[in-house]
Amino acid sequence: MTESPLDRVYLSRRAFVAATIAGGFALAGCGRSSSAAMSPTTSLRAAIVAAETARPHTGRTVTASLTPQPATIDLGGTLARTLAYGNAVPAPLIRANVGDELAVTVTNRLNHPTSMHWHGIALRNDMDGVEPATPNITAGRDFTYRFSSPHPGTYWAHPHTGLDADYGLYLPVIIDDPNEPSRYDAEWIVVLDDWTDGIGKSPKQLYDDLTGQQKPAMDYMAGMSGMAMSGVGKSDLLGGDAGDISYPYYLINGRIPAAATTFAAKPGQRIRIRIINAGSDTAFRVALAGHSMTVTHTDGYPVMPTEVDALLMGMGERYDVIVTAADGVFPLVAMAEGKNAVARALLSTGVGTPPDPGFQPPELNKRVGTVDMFTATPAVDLGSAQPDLNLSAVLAGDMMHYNWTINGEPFSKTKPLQIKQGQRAALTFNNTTMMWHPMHLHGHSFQVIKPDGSPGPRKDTVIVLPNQKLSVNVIADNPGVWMLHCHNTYHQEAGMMTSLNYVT
Ligand SMILES: [Cu+2]
Repeated sequence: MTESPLDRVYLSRRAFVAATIAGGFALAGCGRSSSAAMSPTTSLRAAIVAAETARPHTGRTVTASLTPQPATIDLGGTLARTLAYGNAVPAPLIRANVGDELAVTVTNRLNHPTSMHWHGIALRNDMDGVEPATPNITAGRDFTYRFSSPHPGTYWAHPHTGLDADYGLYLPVIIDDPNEPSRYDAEWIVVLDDWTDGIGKSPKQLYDDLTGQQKPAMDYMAGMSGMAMSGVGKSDLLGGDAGDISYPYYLINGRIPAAATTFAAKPGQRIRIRIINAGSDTAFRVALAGHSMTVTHTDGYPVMPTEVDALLMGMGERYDVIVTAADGVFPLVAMAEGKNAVARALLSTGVGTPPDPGFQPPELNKRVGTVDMFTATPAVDLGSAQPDLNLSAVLAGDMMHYNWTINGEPFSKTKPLQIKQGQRAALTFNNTTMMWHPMHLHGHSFQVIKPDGSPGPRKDTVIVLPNQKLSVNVIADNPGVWMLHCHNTYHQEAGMMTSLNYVT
């Protein structure tokens, strides 16, 4: 029988740690002398198969191909040499119905291993696109991810390898419920990003600067250009430092503000806007000039409709809103929180001239939607039963040393959280740092508990403010090894990641 990476990983936690330290699958030669040690492996693999069998299946397959490769991208009159899928940023939408099989072949034309993580989808563990559950795709090789999604929603996909997520390697993924009553006339997919590669420093250079490996050069460059570490301010909404990196550009659907994309609709139409923050170090505050927005979904899950004028979105988060289009030309503005810059796109329903590219509509400073304002609909509420497991993730670290950790250890030394299938866990994030962190759990969604103890929205990524605790309820219904991490690409790479491991 061929040994999969999962076989090796489930042998023991020590093996897991060794695997993560080795950054891969260097365990083939490890002893596995105890047959007793194999039984959890076998049962967990069986549980993963059983969970897949229990998912809805339509019998239809949706195929797609993605080729990560070096590419020159037009950001709107400005060219950037970077890494992208084909030559488009974002890569084209992948869309399927609940229960369809997605068969996505990724052909790696990069010079390093990569992967594809299906952010937010409660898919089978061995297709999650993260080691150790799914091997990375080595340079020159291809791999076909095959999975189905049990839940409709707005998702996205990106690599889970090194700093790949801060290049042009991302795309929206939408799973439709064919039975969902259509309460909108048009749909607009809006993908936000913070952009440096090929314009400013590369993500690798930024990471080296942040971790101090080239500090003299950083200071020199910062002195020369006034960029780099400087230029990121505070954010009241984020409770302090807004981020670590001032990017040269902020993009919507791959375009700079001066060359914004335009979405055409008719006055009076109800437009569903699916907004995805694909950035690496930027929270955006999003507003559509001249409109209020009714929030309908958080990270793909329905919430009680709630009207706002703007929305705060951390990296990895998705919000669906409905707007009723007015007559004219209106900028959809995503202000980079604490960074004094915007991304934008345009809604056009009639004649008009858009304001200048830096325009910030007054809606940005009216009712700003934050996570504690939303409540899951009864259909997706996880209920109020007492948890039978308490899990804790203490977030620590500081900007000075850039040593971000969970429960005292970087990912290379992490002690995974453990859960048993069927358990209901209360997971508490305890942020002891001076910065906010968008915390993301793979393979599951959780229900946020509001500060007053009442149930909040279903999400898979949630902003945890500095010096705050935030609890979520999660039901263990998807066996496997699942990453739990900060969705700041640089915090994650520096160690702010652990995993939630199913045990028997
Ligand atoms: Cu973080």
